[in-house]
Amino acid sequence: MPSRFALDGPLAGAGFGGRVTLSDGTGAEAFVRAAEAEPRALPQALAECGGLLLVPGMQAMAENPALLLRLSRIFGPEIENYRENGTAANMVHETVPEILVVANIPPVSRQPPPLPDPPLTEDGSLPVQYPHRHGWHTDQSFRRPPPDISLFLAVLPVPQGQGQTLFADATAAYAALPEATKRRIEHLDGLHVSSSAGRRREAVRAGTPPRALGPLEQPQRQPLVRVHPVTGQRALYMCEHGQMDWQEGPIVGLEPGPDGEGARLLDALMAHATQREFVHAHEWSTGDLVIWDNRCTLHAATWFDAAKEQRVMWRTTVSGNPGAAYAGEAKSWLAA
Ligand SMILES: O=C(O)CCC(=O)C(=O)O
Ligand SMILES: [Fe+2]
Repeated sequence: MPSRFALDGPLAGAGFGGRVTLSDGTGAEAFVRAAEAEPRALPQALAECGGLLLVPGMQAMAENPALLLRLSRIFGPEIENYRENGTAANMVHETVPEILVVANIPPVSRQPPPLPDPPLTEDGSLPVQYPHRHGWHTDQSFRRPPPDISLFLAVLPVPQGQGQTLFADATAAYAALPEATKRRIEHLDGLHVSSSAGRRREAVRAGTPPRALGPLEQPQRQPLVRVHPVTGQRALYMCEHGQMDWQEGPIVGLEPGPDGEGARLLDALMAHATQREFVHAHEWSTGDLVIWDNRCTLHAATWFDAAKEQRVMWRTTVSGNPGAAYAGEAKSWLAA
């Protein structure tokens, strides 16, 4: 049966990602119905495109969040409930606890990251590469098992030219590593922790005494090289300043701390993975839904003028297929 979805790729600037549209309909309701009628089509498109899909024209989801949840369910069996995972209550959608609200207006009031320094690269383009660009991460890597896929809806984006979201192809980045590096990192684990744990790189460097962490917020080991359960491909899996444990990590078994051997390896891998050739910078339009696979992509938020602009984005996260490395594990963030 021919698919009713059309897929174009790659997305601008990078060698991965695809744009999906419905050939015989418009709007979120028609799109979600078609996705439910052909439930393998979109997950397959996501896998084929390296873990990044853009679905434009989904603005009706903002009026009818159930549509976002229905589409999320196509990508996996479990949709995270943000009321049950320790997320600050002001970031959770008032009536739909599966939606995390990323916004600079109350009650969320989350500020964007600072402008990179300098604000543009030498050739006048948007900085994407670490360490010129900071904030690269994969969602909730501080939990085991971590979530598979995130869906991010532009309810109220800021004007183009600011507030982009950057995506890096961690599969292509892994494949481009020298063989000796691949061998060196094959069995290493990163040590991940929530940015609220007080183990950020700057905090540790400043000598701030670490706070005691409760049993449900302990740092979690994650393979530095993840084998994707659907495609079988290897991808780099890591975060930088905010989501690694810079006290005892960032890499298990290597000299710890913000300037140790583990830090040097992570810096080198992060700079490698975020080279411009691996990165797509998404300029948001209202109703864009971007779906990314946290198992094989990295992403970063960028600066926008929060004094002038309001930005409201909704995110859901889907889990249930983290791969063999997590087989049978209980959730690290829930009491047994
Ligand atoms: O605000 C953005 O552009 C990205 C936010 C983000 O990283 C997320 O919601 O997972
Ligand atoms: Fe994120």
